[in-house]
Amino acid sequence: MVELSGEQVIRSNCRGCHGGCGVLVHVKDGRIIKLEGDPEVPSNRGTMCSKGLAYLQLVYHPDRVKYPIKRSGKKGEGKWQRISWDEALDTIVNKYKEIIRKYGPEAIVIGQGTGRDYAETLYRFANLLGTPNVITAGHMCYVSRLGATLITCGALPVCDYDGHPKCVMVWGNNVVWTHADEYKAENLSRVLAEGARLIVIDPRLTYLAGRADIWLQLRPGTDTALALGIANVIIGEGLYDKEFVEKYTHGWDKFVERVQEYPLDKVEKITWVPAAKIKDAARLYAKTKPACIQWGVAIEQTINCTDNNRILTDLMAITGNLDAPGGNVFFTPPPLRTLSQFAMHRELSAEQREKQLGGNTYKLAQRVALVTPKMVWDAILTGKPYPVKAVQLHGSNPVITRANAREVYKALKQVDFLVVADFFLTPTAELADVVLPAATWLEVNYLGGYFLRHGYLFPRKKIVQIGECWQDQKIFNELGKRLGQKNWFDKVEDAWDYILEPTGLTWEKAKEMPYIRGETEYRKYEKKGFSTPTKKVELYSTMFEEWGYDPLPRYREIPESPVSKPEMAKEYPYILTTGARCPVFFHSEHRMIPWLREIHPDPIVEIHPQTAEKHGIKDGDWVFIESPRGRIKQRAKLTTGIDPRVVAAQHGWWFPEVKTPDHGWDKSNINILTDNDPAGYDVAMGSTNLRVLLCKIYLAEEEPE
Ligand SMILES: Nc1nc2c(c(=O)[nH]1)N[C@H]1C(S)=C(S)[C@@H](COP(=O)(O)OP(=O)(O)OC[C@H]3O[C@@H](n4cnc5c(=O)[nH]c(N)nc54)[C@H](O)[C@@H]3O)O[C@H]1N2
Ligand SMILES: Nc1nc2c(c(=O)[nH]1)N[C@H]1C(S)=C(S)[C@@H](COP(=O)(O)OP(=O)(O)OC[C@H]3O[C@@H](n4cnc5c(=O)[nH]c(N)nc54)[C@H](O)[C@@H]3O)O[C@H]1N2
Ligand code: SF4
Ligand SMILES: [Mo]
Repeated sequence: MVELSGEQVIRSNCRGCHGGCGVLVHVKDGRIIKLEGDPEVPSNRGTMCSKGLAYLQLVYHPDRVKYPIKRSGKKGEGKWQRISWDEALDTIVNKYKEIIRKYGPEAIVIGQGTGRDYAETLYRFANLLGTPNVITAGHMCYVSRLGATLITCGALPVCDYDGHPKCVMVWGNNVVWTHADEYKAENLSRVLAEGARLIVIDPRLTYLAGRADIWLQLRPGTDTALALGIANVIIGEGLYDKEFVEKYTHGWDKFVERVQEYPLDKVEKITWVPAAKIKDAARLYAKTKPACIQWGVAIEQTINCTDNNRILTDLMAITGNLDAPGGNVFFTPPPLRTLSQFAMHRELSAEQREKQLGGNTYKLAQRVALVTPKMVWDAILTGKPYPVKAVQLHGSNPVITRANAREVYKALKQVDFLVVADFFLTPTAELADVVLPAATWLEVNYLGGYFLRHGYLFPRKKIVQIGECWQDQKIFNELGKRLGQKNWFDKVEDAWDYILEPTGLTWEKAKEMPYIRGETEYRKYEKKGFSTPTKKVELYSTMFEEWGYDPLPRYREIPESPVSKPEMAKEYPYILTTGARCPVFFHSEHRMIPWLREIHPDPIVEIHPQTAEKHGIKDGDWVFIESPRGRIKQRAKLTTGIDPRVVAAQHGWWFPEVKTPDHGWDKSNINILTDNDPAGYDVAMGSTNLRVLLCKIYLAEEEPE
């Protein structure tokens, strides 16, 4: 912990989202009094977003869980008893030992939510425990991008803003609000100010769509068809990089044949985007050099997840923008111990790996050590293919954030033993047997950004201690030791020394640096090819061929759409897309933070004025949104920036101010409406469809009670 005295300004790095903004933390008499952006850190250059700034209110929030607690009434009854860390850890360890003896370690599922910067330690714990069952959000977010690019070109290619792209194609991403993963929007803003051209592919008129040279307002979920149409123009008009294609791609002829199955009249019909606009976008992207694709999560949350990722990678490749300055680049991190070395994936025996729930069905997910969560809920509820007896969740609120929330709720209520580590008593934590108090980024020592692909590390320092909160890595470290696992550390900082060792740095030295960056080197493929089986960009995937999937990208119609379900569409006539982010909340977080809730008090559903009028809905009215799975209430925002056939609802809503233990979890939670039926999954990744469903809307008399 930093030594505090009087007034100080301490350099650290925010992780209010996926992290990365350098922050100057102002401290007075042991208390944080102000946060401001650090101008010397290139990812944010002094800027910060509302969520980061509001951490001041989050860290000292009166409702934080500050001590380990255990359930003292029935599950979900809201009765808790404070216990010591010793009792909490011993309770968990004894339970796990019993489960392992009776059912095997696979009956314990370890989970996290979105990237929280402790994946390396979580996987190490799971691997040493011997369970192949780790759930994250990765099956439908980011890790699916890692998996698809791994088999196509060897790694995730990231926009190289420092290389001054002259054209940016923003695909299913609202980076100015989300700053997701490798990106802070400051960098995109800079290249736009330099005059870069902008193409946006989004069903909604976002800020970026509004200032784009070309905005393609597609039907939700039809991205693969659109991208194949763009490829069709690029190939048909000879706008591709012939030398790159010849030397560095595998399966060109077959790829061309597939692309020819998507002429623009067909693509226009599928996507609703006029053929002339597709042509313009294809020409602008292919002719402007260099150009990069800034891609987001929207394309991953449908049945076309892997193929969307593959076809966008193919576009980067055939235009010669892959690993080229200002294109999409494979950034090199500092020479650290890698995440997969640290996670000790090799410690998990082949026999245990084989037992991964759903593993043989979703082979790409198995390759990146992920389980699609429905397999876990099923195993809890039915005991098949084998029972799951314990779930340990860090930083995840699945009863709000996972599809088919009622099933999630039922499973987590039913599971024998649930451990949740969180800052607050969320609707998920309320179902737990033991809740562990987790530490925020202002309370931890860590190498931020370790799991991302931008080539940076952002040291993050422990500045304050709140109650008995522990950093998640410390929880795994101490549990591991008590379970008799070898390979744990005296203290977590020793783990960072171990990761840093090949760089010659230690945690003590690294923590004083605003950031650490690897060397950027372009066109590495000229020396060593791509890290795929053929050493080329696999337009035709040899891995997919081996696994029995279609080796070429293709468009699959969304299982629940007006095209695939015309009968159902008579009752549920609108396409519902869910989860487009708003700037002040991170998923289900922050509803209890006064500065943020004041900006955005209610859940919002976007509706076109013509559609609203049909149903007598006015701006600001509470409306019911209903799918065959249920109905919830959100507040209407009328906008012409959405197609009249589409409505867009927010995700992540619960009401911390509702003091019953369920905190109104099912009133406005859009995942009551989403479906986790495997028929809607991506065949290789098992990713859940969250972006395209059918719904109806109608006026609600009152707000949620
Ligand atoms: N403020 C804030 N920031 C966040 C988060 C948050 O909850 N709040 N969450 C974080 C996480 S985990 C993630 S994954 C990222 C996600 O960050 P983004 O990738 O930016 O995700 P979204 O805002 O969900 O969606 C981006 C855009 O995709 C559009 N879209 C919806 N359906 C489709 C479609 O079918 N095709 C196309 N092309 N576009 C579509 C939406 O209208 C939206 O404008 O954000 C991270 N950052
Ligand atoms: N319908 C619909 N649902 C979606 C999406 C969508 O677009 N539509 N998007 C999905 C996506 S992309 C994602 S990534 C998931 C996210 O799903 P989750 O990660 O499950 O969602 P969060 O709301 O971020 O839950 C995080 C919880 O972790 C706690 N927390 C935050 N930081 C820490 C920490 O450092 N340690 C610990 N122990 N706890 C912490 C917070 O208080 C919060 O309660 O949601 C998904 N859900
Ligand atoms: S964008 Fe993320 S890292 Fe930056 S200030 Fe906001 S929450 Fe923090
Ligand atoms: Mo995500």
